[in-house]
Amino acid sequence: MPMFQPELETLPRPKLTELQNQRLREQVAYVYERVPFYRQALDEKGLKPSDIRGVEDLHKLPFTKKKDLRDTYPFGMFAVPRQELARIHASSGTTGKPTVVGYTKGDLEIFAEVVARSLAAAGGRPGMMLHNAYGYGLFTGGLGLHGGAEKLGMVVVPISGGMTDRQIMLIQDFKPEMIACTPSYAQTLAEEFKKRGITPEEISLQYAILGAEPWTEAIRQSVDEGLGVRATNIYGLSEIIGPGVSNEDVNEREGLSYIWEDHFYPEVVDPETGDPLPDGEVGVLVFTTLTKKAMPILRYWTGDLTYITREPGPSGRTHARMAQIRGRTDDMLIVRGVNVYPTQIEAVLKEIPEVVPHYQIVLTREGPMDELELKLEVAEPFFREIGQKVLSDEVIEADQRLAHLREKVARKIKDNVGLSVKVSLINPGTAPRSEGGKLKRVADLRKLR
Ligand code: DLL
Repeated sequence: MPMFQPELETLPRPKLTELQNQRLREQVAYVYERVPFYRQALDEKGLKPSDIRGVEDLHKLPFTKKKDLRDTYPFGMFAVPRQELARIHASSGTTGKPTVVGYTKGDLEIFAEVVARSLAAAGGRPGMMLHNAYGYGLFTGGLGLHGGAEKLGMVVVPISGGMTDRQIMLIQDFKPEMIACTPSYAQTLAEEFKKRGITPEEISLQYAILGAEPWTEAIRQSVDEGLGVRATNIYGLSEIIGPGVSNEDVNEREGLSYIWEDHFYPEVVDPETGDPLPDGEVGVLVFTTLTKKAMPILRYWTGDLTYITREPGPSGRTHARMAQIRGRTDDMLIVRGVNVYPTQIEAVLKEIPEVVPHYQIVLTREGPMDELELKLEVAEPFFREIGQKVLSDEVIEADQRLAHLREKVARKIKDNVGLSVKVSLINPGTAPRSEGGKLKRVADLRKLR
């Protein structure tokens, strides 16, 4: 697959490290001069910018956390006066004020560049049409993919998220080769095509670049089959730049995404102690920007859990690769003392053809006991085989095949995750669907009591 910037994407490791060291020194000196938060953070540790000679000294610096961004809301982390900004984005927090991020013209150039690299890795080519169904607006997804696609020379359809009927119509009429959206929305679109009797072969799409929420091979399979595409993972976060921090190569699709390391330096650290972990070990992903001007950020604690490898990948790129995100530290569910991530449960579903990865996880507490209920849709073909019953617990008890399937799912989860769950099989089309953006698949009702 042609790369967008082959000379940078295949830079030999020693050269890459040299470039990172030089850029890091500049970035640290820059924020020390311009951002009171960082001047204070270094002073408190008795550090001068010159003490950070390269990436091997990074561990001396404190982390930057979401709370620091909230405490300095809205513009306290910015390194340039507001007149020098070109754009603002924000991510909606779970509580109260959003996290605000800013870009200079130069930052937007870099943003477009890393997204163009990502699109090229995902199969995009100049002249191809991109149906961009990420939300436009304060969310970085829509405008982020847009800028990168234009940079690569693609034709962008800036449809944004939602209005599914319209999306289906335009995909049929314009015949784009590529789609960008969340994996859960790709599932929604695949279902809508199916409802209209349009087969994957009849859909023009060949590639899908999916991200902004955790997903697993189970969903990849359903999107690949449902839309007739080869889907790859795009990862990113507003605080670092937006989408395009890393991307999988469409010819690899092993769940490992190339991190554009000449701009974003990755570390993986122990969630409890913050100590750096060796490659291959799962921990919290931490990023340091190396080239940003409006809002550079040192050692940002993403909360996302994964591991990285610096083994060069089959594509010939030399940049480190990160595995699919298992979840965020704050997505972790503790159920009767067992730690589980929704993705662990989702991953099991790939092995069971009678069900589809459309589900909801509901947590309740009866007295001291937590209960995790997995409401899981059965697959259409299986649903027809069992005579299209309205699924309820009574029906399942009465029907051996359903009772057997319920047990099979529960056993696989127990074997893989170590947790006993209550499985409720539900009718096709009845689990929550994405209407355009990120989908929340967990309802934790324990907190209501
Ligand atoms: O979601 C940026 C983005 C837009 C990425 C479009 C990819 C595509 P935020 O709204 O700031 O930015 O949310 C960032 O979303 O810390 C992860 O927890 C999660 N996330 C993003 N991409 C992935 C992914 C955008 N590929 C937060 N897999 C991050 C799993 C992801 N989680």
